Amino acid sequence: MILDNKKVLIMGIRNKWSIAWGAAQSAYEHGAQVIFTYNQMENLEKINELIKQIPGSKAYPCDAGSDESITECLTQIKNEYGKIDGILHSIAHANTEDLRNDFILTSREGYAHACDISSYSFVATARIARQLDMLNPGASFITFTYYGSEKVMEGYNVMGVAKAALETSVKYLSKDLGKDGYRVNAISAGPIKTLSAKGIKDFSTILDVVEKRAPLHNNVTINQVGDVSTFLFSSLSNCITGEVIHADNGFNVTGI
Ligand code: 0WD
Repeated sequence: MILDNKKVLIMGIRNKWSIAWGAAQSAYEHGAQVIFTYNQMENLEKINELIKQIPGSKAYPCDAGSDESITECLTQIKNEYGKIDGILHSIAHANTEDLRNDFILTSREGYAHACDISSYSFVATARIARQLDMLNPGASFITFTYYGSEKVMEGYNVMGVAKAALETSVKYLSKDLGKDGYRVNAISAGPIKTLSAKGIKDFSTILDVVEKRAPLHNNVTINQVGDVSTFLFSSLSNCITGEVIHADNGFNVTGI
């Protein structure tokens, strides 16, 4: 199997609807050992129940907004598992009011918060993982982005700005980490009904439009997006880095 003997860290599991869960299932089905991080302590019981479906997996707390928390979490993982082969960042957050109001009303704090959690945390994770020397040769970093970074999407607002920063961070990180032979890519996933997506105004309209207009006339699933992350974790994608791959049934190529 393409991920045999690989250990991958999936950061940002919330529940069975999370894209992170689709990625974890796919990685496991293709032979990987899977390790998770989660954000909120009060969800731990449910997350532990869920990840029982992936034998040998374990979840560690990690607040992406704190370098100390990322360092503590990655150190613990390195001590327990040794070197790993990939890290998937499936983390984003913006204040609810910044997704409800017009973009122009975004506060300084709200703008910084969205960029901190949704973009900077990926840079911090990559840096800390490298500092800790916890990566095997050829390791692969992956993050999730969305089309709202490229075009104005109703209700996506500051998250679009944060995702644009994330995508550009992928390019700069690919240069820095390429020196060590590590790869860095983003997957621009089509819209999926998850807990985070509930924060976006009229999300079901977005799903309807994608179904009507995407070349493949369907919405993507967490399992399809997860298969793309498996490809990026695997050596089949050895020559791909600094890339944003659209996993959106082709929606991004449509014009009128
Ligand atoms: O349509 C969608 N759902 C799309 C999502 C389309 C394209 C991309 N994405 C992206 C999201 O922007 C995000 O980067 O995929 C990633 C995963 O999103 P998801 O699967 O839609 O969301 P969800 O299952 O709600 O998980 C997001 C998680 C958080 O859950 P909670 O509610 O526990 O905060 O992001 C994590 C957390 O697990 N997260 C954090 N993790 C660590 N520290 C933090 C934080 N401070 N804040 C949020």
